[in-house]
Amino acid sequence: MYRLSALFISLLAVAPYVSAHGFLGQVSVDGTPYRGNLPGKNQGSSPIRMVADISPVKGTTNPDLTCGLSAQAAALTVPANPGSNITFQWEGGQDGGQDWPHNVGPIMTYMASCGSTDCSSFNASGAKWFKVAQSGQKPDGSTWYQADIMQGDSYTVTLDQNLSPGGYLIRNEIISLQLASSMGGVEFYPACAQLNVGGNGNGQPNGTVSFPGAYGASDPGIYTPDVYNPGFVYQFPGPALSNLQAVSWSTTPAVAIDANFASGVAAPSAAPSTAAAQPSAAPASSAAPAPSSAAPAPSSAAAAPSSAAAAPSSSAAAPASSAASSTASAPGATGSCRVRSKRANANATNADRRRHFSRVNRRMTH
Ligand SMILES: *[C@@H]1O[C@H](CO)[C@@H](O)[C@H](O)[C@H]1NC(C)=O
Ligand SMILES: *[C@@H]1O[C@H](CO)[C@@H](O)[C@H](O)[C@H]1NC(C)=O
Ligand SMILES: *[C@@H]1O[C@H](CO)[C@@H](O)[C@H](O)[C@H]1NC(C)=O
Ligand SMILES: *[C@@H]1O[C@H](CO)[C@@H](O)[C@H](O)[C@H]1NC(C)=O
Ligand SMILES: [Cu+2]
Repeated sequence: MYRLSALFISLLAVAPYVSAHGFLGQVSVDGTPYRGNLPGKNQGSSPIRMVADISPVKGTTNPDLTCGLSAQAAALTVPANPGSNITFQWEGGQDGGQDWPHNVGPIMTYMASCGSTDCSSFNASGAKWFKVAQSGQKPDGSTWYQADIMQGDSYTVTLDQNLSPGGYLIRNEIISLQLASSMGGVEFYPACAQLNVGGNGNGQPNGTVSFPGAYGASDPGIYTPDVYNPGFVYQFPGPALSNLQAVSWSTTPAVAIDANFASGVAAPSAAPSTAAAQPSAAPASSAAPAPSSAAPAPSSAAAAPSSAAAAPSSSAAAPASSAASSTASAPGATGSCRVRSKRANANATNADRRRHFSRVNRRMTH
């Protein structure tokens, strides 16, 4: 009896975390970490465009497909170079500190030049995106690289060596397909960071697209009724890889979220979670937050063939990730979300980690 109620209480305690989607918690450039703001809580300067909420973007014509839910321009644009390693650390839960909750679907990365505008005031609605990397199913054909992210891993792309110098948005997008067997069920989690690329490259990207516009609701990589069927072969949505595609990509060991925001630029005073413009630090930047009213953009680019596994050694075994492999869901486990604390206690053992009840989750989360 006591045990039962203890279990019940712990279930209650977990419940708020169970309905956890997630967000891009940190981006690192050649090992220098830049943490992001929690969704809707502007606490410091970051190159990551803050989103309003941990929920997914829904719908292929949604203007928030550019950089995430009501994404606001970020105060910082941080240095990078051709050949730089850009590492994305995703988190789960409203306050982060948990692992990314989904394991089925692709991870794709795009870039777009900010042109003559500083990226901190660049309106992403007009961006011309080129695809630099895409990661789908692993060679076993049944698990996805996204499952590594659910284990806590980060994701790294190495920029093309011939990128032209200038400001770029880099858009790392996780698509979660656990509900995509229904039209419109797909969950988009795009996130953008602002980079200033140096060097003296002169490459010009081919095959640029707009968001929204690059995906259609019935594209084979967006509407996936067969995603849990054995032998399913994923077809990436959006354009083919650009000539300026990443040198390589891989899932990489977990990176702890930095305790501090990057210094050097004054933190904007905390803004309420309204979609108010934030960058107080950027002069002349009338900053471009928010839900553009933009009409659905011209639909370019049909679904691309899976030029899939051109990738190098993926999935370097992450220390943090091996621990929980027993809870990694097989592809048949619809929409499981595993939840554990990371930011709070880097030394958490399996036993310390909150257990996740996928059945509860299935009812509550998506
Ligand atoms: C990027 O990462 C690879 C693999 O760890 C490493 O060999 C390379 O030197 C890194 N590049 C830079 C610019 O740090
Ligand atoms: C860009 O050009 C390369 C050949 O250089 C081609 O393989 C690729 O499909 C093109 N990408 C797009 C998006 O058109
Ligand atoms: C960004 O551009 C879109 C489309 O032109 C426009 O609707 C929106 O108002 C712009 N946003 C800002 C903050 O200027
Ligand atoms: C984790 O363990 C290491 C070594 O035992 C210790 O130095 C560190 O302070 C611990 N970190 C936390 C967050 O408990
Ligand atoms: Cu979700």
